[in-house]
Amino acid sequence: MTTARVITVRRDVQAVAQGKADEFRRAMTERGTLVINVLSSPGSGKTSLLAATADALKPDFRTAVLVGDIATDRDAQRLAEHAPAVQLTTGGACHLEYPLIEQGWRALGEPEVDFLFVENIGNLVCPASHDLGEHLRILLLSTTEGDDKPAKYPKAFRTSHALVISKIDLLPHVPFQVERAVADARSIRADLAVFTTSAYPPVGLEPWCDYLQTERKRMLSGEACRPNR
Ligand SMILES: Nc1nc2c(ncn2[C@@H]2O[C@H](COP(=O)(O)OP(=O)(O)OP(=O)(O)O)[C@@H](O)[C@H]2O)c(=O)[nH]1
Ligand SMILES: [Mg+2]
Repeated sequence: MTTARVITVRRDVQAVAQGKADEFRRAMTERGTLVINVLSSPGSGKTSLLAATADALKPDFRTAVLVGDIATDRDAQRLAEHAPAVQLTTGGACHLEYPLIEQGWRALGEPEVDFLFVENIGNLVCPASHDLGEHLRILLLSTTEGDDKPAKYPKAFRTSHALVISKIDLLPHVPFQVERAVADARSIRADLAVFTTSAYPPVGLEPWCDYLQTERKRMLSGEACRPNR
């Protein structure tokens, strides 16, 4: 005969994790640091865009990067000449979770920076479900991935504030229609901000960096952060 046992869980584990991410966001707001979580498929150009962005912001702003990968510190090495960078390796997990952000922030030395970028693991599925304590969530979609992707990965698009269409230098060579991708993405999230960029050569960085500065000013003026879950 089987017997049933009732186990009472006294702490909601997810609520504790969410509370810590919220606390980090509040602490970073008080320091004047805008935290930006960057999502995309593998190889969409996250590291390339972050290197170019750090260079473009450098004259006026301080930046740092936490960069996630399953293995290797290659991206942190690439970024090191552009901004202080710490590699977060998950050892197999397909997304970053908040405790790694806390560790990485300590490893960076908790610097006084205006922008803290977090490059998530290349994956359009799992990272969409994890709040890292960011103020902004940015999604990269490169022109080599196809303009039909937004509706196929709706959560990533629904929970992001802005879409960066990357590698636009390749538009003459690929069957990617920017208008089609934007319409698809905005059918999921109507107020999605959209930017088109290339890292090689650098194109479209000014409107993108202006957007980051505007979002930081909103945060500094006390406007409530709008995480989308
Ligand atoms: N033509 C072109 N190639 C690019 C551009 N941006 C990145 N690449 C190339 O695309 C490849 C992937 O770029 P990464 O910046 O490593 O992409 P990532 O999203 O950081 O990749 P993971 O971290 O592995 O997910 C590299 O070979 C880059 O040189 C771009 O704007 N145009
Ligand atoms: Mg990368």
